[in-house]
Amino acid sequence: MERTFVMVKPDGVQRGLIGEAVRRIERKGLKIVAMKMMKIEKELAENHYAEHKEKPFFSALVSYITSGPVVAMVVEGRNAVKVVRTLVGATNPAEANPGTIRGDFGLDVGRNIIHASDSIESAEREINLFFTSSEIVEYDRSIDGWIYEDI
Ligand code: D4T
Repeated sequence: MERTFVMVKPDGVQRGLIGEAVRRIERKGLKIVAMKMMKIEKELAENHYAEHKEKPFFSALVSYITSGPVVAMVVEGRNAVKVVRTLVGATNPAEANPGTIRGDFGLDVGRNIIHASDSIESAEREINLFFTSSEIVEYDRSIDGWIYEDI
């Protein structure tokens, strides 16, 4: 099973959208295997967004992501990276399709509510940045045979 990293950003937490994000992930059939609320330190924020270091929006991005608590999660399921990116929608909420989290709740690229890893490699990197292996919980769900044909 594939794993991806998901984070409800400070605006999502302030706007009471933690439950909405979790609800959409759960009802899709995905399994949450780790979850915590935390305040991101500047160093972790810079590390997480290292690929954007040279971009003009980098410092605003770091201030935004460290401005309040976030809820970080590890989400597991078949094709989890792609499936969660689809649930989340395009980076700019103004362009995200209705029915996606960003499409339904956002307007501004600098307040896009939620993060989800964009590849299996970034998922692995981000999960390791935010979680220790002991924080990830392995468990079976008896319902999985009703979600996957071959389980
Ligand atoms: P994150 O990583 O926050 O889930 O967003 P995406 O994976 O969908 O998009 P990204 O890495 O391209 O952008 C990271 C982050 O930067 C903000 N941003 C982006 C911004 O403030 N202005 C911009 O012009 C762009 C492109 C939004 C998301």
